[in-house]
Amino acid sequence: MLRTISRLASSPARRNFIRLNSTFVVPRTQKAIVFEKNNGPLLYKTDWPVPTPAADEILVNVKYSGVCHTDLHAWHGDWPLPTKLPLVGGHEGAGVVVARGSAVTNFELGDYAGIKWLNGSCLSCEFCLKGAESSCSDAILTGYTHDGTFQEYATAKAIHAAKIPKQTDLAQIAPILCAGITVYKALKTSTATPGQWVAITGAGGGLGSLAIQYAKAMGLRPIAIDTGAAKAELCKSLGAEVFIDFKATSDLSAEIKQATHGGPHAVIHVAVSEAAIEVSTDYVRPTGTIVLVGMPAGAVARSSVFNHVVKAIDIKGSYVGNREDTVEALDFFSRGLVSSPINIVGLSELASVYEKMEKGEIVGRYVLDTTC
Ligand code: 8ID
Ligand code: ZN
Repeated sequence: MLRTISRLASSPARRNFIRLNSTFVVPRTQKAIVFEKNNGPLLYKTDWPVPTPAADEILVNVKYSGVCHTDLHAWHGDWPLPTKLPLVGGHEGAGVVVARGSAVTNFELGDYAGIKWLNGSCLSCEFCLKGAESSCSDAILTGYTHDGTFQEYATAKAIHAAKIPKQTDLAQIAPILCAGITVYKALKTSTATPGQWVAITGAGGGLGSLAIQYAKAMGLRPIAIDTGAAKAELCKSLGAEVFIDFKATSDLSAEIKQATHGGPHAVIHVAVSEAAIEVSTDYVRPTGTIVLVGMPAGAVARSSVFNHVVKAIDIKGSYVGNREDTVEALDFFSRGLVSSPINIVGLSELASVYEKMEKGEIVGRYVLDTTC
């Protein structure tokens, strides 16, 4: 590899590469999907500049990136939080560390690393101190306020980047970096205990398909709610005890109550649906917990105060996970307790992935190969 570098250094092609360290040759430009305005064209660039890591950052050669519904929200700009523009989206990136800033001590070159939604936080505010890093007012968000993983090379704060064991299948682990961590944290937030029922809305999508598996691995009894035969088959194959098609049933609430003998103890909402939230206040078991994860644009969570009080239910939000949740969620993956139901396509296919996502046609998760 060193010989490769010295040959490059004397070749005419040398101005196209930078030698950031003695082991890896990093090009100056790369492939990336960029949009310049919300809902604008998704431009496939082959000459996008490779970012230079700051002192506390690593530069990761992203091999695979999952496509999360949050990336679609970022492109639409439909949340009340502006994105940076132009923007490279993506926040489920798995790859190899090819350079690091001078202050980085926790990653070696050649290590596998994961880039998550929470790219950085101050680590000293009241929220960071209690492990609620995603609530930090200085939080840096990958693929939203910081260029993300729909490119071949991306930067991440080393302290927040995920450690991935060598030999890991990088395409498989990519969705764990957002979807996996998020649903694992949401299940912990629900306080449901082994043997209890947990309903998962949006169970056949990216987050939902992992939520079923984490729930099962945590000793819970998952009931999956989504629509269509393909999603039903996937949910059952991943361990859902019951699947209910919300479009085919005439009384969703009654069906869920019947299947769970009185309602699930917890509900994890990853569906991008306001209506799904309101009906769950009816079917959730008395004293149960509803956890809001999916964020449909402009949605409001409605709950009758009488019902809320008399059933003594709890409605909570859950936002990704902290560094400890990351280590734990990845450990479930490494032990083979969860796997990602993925379809791999090239980076250039992002627009068609968004089209399918918009129509609710994605079964599991799409992962982009950044090389094509
Ligand atoms: O930290 C967080 N809170 C966090 C982290 C990551 C993602 C939140 N999210 C949010 C995303 O921004 C998005 O709003 O979670 C939501 C789901 O993300 P996803 O799993 O990546 O989306 P998907 O793969 O498109 O799956 C959505 C599923 O919901 C189903 C669809 O059929 C699809 O399978 N669904 C819908 I839309 N309406 C439904 C309904 N009423 C429904 N399933 C059941 N009932
Ligand atoms: Zn995400």
